Amino acid sequence: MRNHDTVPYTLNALPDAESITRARNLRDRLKERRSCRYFSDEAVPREVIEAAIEAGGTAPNGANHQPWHFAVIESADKKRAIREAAEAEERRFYGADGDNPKASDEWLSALRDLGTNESKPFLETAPYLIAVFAQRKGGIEEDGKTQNYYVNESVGIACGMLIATLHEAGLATLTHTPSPMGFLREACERPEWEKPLMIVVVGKPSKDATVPSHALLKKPLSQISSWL
Ligand code: IYR
Repeated sequence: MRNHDTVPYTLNALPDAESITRARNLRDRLKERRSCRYFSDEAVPREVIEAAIEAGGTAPNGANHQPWHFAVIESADKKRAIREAAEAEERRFYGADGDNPKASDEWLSALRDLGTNESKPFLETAPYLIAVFAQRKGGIEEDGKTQNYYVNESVGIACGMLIATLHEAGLATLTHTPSPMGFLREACERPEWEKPLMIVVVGKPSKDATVPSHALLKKPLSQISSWL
C-alpha cells in the first residue's frame, strides 16, 4: 500500500452467540419494512430526517468522494409542484391520457399485483420528500469537475442505510422513481452534473394504510444465496 495517514480501527468483539442474535434481531426489524403508499400528514421530527441522512452519508462509496446529495422537501408548494410533475410523467408511463403507455405490456402486467397507477397523492400528503441526487462529478469538494466513481453503487447503498434508519425510527418510506426525473433537478435547484436517482417519501402511515400482499412474498435464503 502507498504511504498514507491511518488511525487504528477496532470493533468490540462479540461472542458468536451474541453476534448471531444481533444479526437475527436486525433482520427481523428490517423484515417489517414495507413500501408504503398511504401516508398521514402528521408532522415527524426534523431531527429524525437529519440523523437518517447522516446515516446514509456513512455509506461505503467510491474513493470517499461521497457522491450524494439529499434535498429535503417540506414546503407544501414544492411538494405540490413535484407531485404535478411526477404525475405528468406517470400518466405517460401508464397511458392514462389515452395515448399508448410508455411502459411495455410486460412491465404493466408486472406491476398489476402492486396496484400502482398514475395517481401519487402521497407526494403531497407525506411530511417529507427526500430527493436523492447522484453526483456524477465533483469529488469531496463538490467542484463539479473531479471524476466520481461507482456513483450508482455508492448512492444506492446510501439510500439503503437512509431507509433502514428511517424504518428503525418508526417511519414509513416509499422509494419513488418517476421516469424521467429531470424535473427534480430544477425543482431542487441542483447542478447539471447531478442525476436525480429517487424520491424517498417519508412519514407515518395513514390510519387505513395497506400494502399489497404480493410484496410479502420474499425469496427464501436458499434462493437468494449460494455458498461456494
Ligand atoms: N414509477 C411508476 C411505476 C413503477 C415501477 C416499478 I418497477 C415499481 O416497482 C412500482 C412502480 C409508479 O410509481 O407508479
